[in-house]
Amino acid sequence: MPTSSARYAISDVHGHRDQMLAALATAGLVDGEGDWAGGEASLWCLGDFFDRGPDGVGVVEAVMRLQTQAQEAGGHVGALLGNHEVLALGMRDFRDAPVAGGVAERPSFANSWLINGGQPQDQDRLQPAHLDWLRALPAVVRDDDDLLLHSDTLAYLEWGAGLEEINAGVRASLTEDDLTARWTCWARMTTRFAFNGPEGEQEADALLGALGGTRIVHGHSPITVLTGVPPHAVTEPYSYAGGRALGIDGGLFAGGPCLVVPLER
Ligand SMILES: [Mn+2]
Repeated sequence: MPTSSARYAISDVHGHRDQMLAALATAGLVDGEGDWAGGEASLWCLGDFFDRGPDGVGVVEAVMRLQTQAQEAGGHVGALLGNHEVLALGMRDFRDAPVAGGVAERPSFANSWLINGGQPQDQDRLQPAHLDWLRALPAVVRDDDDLLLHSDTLAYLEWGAGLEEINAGVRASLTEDDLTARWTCWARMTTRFAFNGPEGEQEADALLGALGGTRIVHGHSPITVLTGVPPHAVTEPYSYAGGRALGIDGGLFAGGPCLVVPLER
């Protein structure tokens, strides 16, 4: 069993429930039945539970169950919103309603859902308890000196200059019947690569300066894309931007590993 203060993160499971549970079992955080075995440890799930893989709802249900079990054991499982959760909710709520001013041809959630690996069986299986849970997910969280979020972008700051404003703005866009606000949420959270390249360190400093913490832990942009290493050769998270950013998306949907990343430094 991990030590009581141990903290871990996973991201971008994309419908691969069994691989997620196998990786968590290897790390000692769940047992062979998929039940919480991490005691008082902490696990953060950085979003993109849905799409590309077969069982997005199964991933959501597994994380919900682990949250309850971890809490009973004195541990903690936290979940963050990914852009594919926004997409799943947008498909559910707005279908093919046309979006004004979108950049794609005939922009709509249905169109984006289809080209981004949307799974009809997930839409069919979404229940009110799943929807309530998804709409309440925070987008950005601070834990110790880590700033945890799904997407490697500064677009979160367009909702406001603090964690509470951002999470409240995102939550409003997921609960209100406003296609433009929902689409804006999807568009902002789909941007990426802010901390890569020559301005990466300054961009990371700008986000950390606004929201606190000394390191950004994110998913969304697979390590294979950030580094050029092929998916099957990815074995560890990617620390970059002078140590200010840690990419943890192992590229599970493309044949990479489900990384269970210790956050201790
Ligand atoms: Mn993503």
